[in-house]
Amino acid sequence: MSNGVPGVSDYQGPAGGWGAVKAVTASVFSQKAIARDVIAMFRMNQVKGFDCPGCAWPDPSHRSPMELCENGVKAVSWETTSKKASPEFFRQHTVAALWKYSDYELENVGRLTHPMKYDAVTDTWQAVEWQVAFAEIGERLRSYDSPERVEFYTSGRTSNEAAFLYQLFAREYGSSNFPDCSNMCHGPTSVGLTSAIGLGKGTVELDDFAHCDLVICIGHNPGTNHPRMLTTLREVAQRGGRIISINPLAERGLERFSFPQSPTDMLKGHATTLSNDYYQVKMGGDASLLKGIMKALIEMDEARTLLGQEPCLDRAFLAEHTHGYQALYADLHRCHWAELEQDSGLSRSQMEDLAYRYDRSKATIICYGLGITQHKNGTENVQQLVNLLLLKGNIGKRGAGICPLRGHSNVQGDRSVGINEAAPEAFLLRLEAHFGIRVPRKHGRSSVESIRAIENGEAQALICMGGNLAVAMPQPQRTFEAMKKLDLQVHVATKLNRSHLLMAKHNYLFPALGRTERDMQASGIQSVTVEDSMSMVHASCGALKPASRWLKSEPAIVAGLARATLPDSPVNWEAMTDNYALIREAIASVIPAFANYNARIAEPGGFRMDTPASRREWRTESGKANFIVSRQHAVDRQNQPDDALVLATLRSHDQYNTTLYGMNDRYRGITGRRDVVFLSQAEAETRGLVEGDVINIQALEDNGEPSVERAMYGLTVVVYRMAAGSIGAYLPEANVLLSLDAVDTQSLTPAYKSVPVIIRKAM
Ligand SMILES: Nc1nc2c(c(=O)[nH]1)N[C@H]1C(S)=C(S)[C@@H](COP(=O)(O)OP(=O)(O)OC[C@H]3O[C@@H](n4cnc5c(=O)[nH]c(N)nc54)[C@H](O)[C@@H]3O)O[C@H]1N2
Ligand SMILES: Nc1nc2c(c(=O)[nH]1)N[C@H]1C(S)=C(S)[C@@H](COP(=O)(O)OP(=O)(O)OC[C@H]3O[C@@H](n4cnc5c(=O)[nH]c(N)nc54)[C@H](O)[C@@H]3O)O[C@H]1N2
Ligand SMILES: [Mo]
Repeated sequence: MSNGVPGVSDYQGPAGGWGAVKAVTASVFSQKAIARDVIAMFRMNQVKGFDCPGCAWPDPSHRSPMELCENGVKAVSWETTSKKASPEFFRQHTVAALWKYSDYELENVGRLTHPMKYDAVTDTWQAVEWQVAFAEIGERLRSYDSPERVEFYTSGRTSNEAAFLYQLFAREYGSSNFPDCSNMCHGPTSVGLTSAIGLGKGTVELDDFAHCDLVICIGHNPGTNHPRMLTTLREVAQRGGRIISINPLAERGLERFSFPQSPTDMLKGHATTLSNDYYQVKMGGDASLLKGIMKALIEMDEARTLLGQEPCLDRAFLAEHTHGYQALYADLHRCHWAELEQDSGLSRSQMEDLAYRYDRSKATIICYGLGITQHKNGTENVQQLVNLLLLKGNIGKRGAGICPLRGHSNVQGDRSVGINEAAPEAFLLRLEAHFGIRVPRKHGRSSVESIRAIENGEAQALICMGGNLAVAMPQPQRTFEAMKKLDLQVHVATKLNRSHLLMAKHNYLFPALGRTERDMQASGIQSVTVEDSMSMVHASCGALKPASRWLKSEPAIVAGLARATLPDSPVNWEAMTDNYALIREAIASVIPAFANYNARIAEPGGFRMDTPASRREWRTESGKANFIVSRQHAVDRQNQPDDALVLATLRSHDQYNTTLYGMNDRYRGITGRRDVVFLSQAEAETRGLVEGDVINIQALEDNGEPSVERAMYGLTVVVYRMAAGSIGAYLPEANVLLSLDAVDTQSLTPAYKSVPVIIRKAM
């Protein structure tokens, strides 16, 4: 408690350390997953183990005996829990009763054990035979007037094998509607990096961190979301590399870290300082900040050239490898410092400071996350990061490059194997040739477009391979109502969540094997493969006894649906389900980057997907790396009242997207509650607020009017070390403030991190 506000204190410790060890123990106990977990942990991210479902940070090739982290353990205990959501449980609880459960309570019921079908008369989920369910769904899917009425959603835990079969099924059926969780996080990465460097993924590999002298961490929170990254940052800091953080909030994971697997750190209470240089940009202010840094760098370069000193820019690289520098130069020349300062909330001298530090580095890596992408100008933000790197030749050389921190553990792999609503023609041609089928050419729908199509009745059926789509998307006021208009809904999941309670006319809920579980098929135990944030593909093999004997693997579920829907399909679904090596052979035939797939994943650590930009091969229209000028702002301040704030939705430390493991946010000092907002001291003072005050929030419409529907009431103010002009609140609770229409103009990723709002003290 600080200032006597219950559940709010000032967290003094480092990230990691004993706090992490305590949290690990608590999470294992609370899920009653003790004995099973011990085996599970030892196998996680080991050469022959399973891939941690926590995040997409890569595994070092020199693995420590236990390559695990607090949040990885939480993810695994959550999956390996001995609690069960059995048919008996569902018989006793109507959907109306379950609706009253919190999101935490819903998943905490335990693992789904049986395939279920919704019975509207009793308002309950009831067990159904797999084959009966498949046949009914197949018949329904065949009954629609167009296959384009069906949406195929993928959440990024799905393996390459399952995802490939899934898109094959959807395309053979005739739909290219692939809403996907990457549409909610790194859509701007796919679009922005493809246009800038001809590769929609990062260019660095883990080894680059051993050779950089500067890492810029902008708009991401590794202490919570990619905890294993802290070990890498610690190594950088310990060998004298610099880490600069750019984030509106002071995030403990970027400041100090105590490595739970280091005896010295743990026994002597030692912590490594990660980032001394912390710049608290305003929410949504990154494009202006990045412009400011580039402007300062170019001014410095010009001054140096005049004095006959070594230039700041890598002129040889600019000449040989880039396109569009003149336009960037002209734009930066036109920008006014006063505006850049106002938009970013940082001073000119801070931006010059950043430029100076950047210039001193011989090899820089920029790491970024949702603080960059989830804005109306998310794609342009990503492109500005590339611009900054290109000015000094920091792409395609050792120790340098761009490093998006992806989300779900296989979100990148799912896209690599064909989850793409606008797939390239070459891929579709090869898919047709390999399987002897016809697939549609018309581009399909991504997540926001799918929800809109469901809302306006254009889409009739939704199949979800994992996830919690209705809760993960903005504005539940609209998404929840939309789902109830569907004719058919099929969810493949491990745990119960709110999306499973939004009843369409016909509903099925299928329990899938998790990553940790043994996947036994006709040819023996199967491995699947996944791709991490740095394009490394490797095998993952579950070892634990499945939560129930009625579970099916995701590939088997897709194959079952496909055969029931397409009885005459020439695809040998059965053989591929019996032996996943055959799925990988098919992937290798259709996608050249996966040539020799089976042989290459047999190597310890797997293989790296080809990343042409890493060797300065630019697959862009210009044939060069492109400088792209930014023209947009995250928030249009024109129509807004002077006291408007920009709100970002945040993840707590005890949370995985819509999954809540608990009610604490340890590194931000919050215990046992989520009904809080974070505000800076300066902002609180200006408004006559103190910590503990209760406020209401209203989102602002484009015309500056406070919205009546998009509002939250009764939130408690927490004064936090953060940028003025900004406010933070937790997802998914704060999703009611978002608008389904506020999206990145190029990728359609929702602007989850810049909602204009006003706040008022509650009466
Ligand atoms: N434990 C755990 N791990 C996870 C997840 C999880 O929920 N829990 N989610 C997974 C998924 S799907 C994803 S996509 C990743 C997400 O990982 P991150 O990219 O780290 O995502 P967030 O925590 O949403 O936000 C990151 C940071 O952005 C900052 N920020 C907010 N607005 C701005 C801004 O305008 N500018 C800047 N510069 N920064 C800003 C916030 O203060 C926060 O520190 O993590 C993955 N890993
Ligand atoms: N306001 C706000 N909203 C956001 C974000 C934000 O920053 N702010 N971030 C967005 C981001 S980055 C993302 S990626 C989305 C996430 O959106 P989703 O991926 O749709 O949601 P999750 O919460 O990750 O999904 C949780 C569910 O996945 C199921 N599940 C878990 N493991 C498995 C498995 O192995 N197989 C199957 N079939 N199912 C499994 C469980 O049933 C669980 O309930 O949310 C987005 N929503
Ligand atoms: Mo994500």
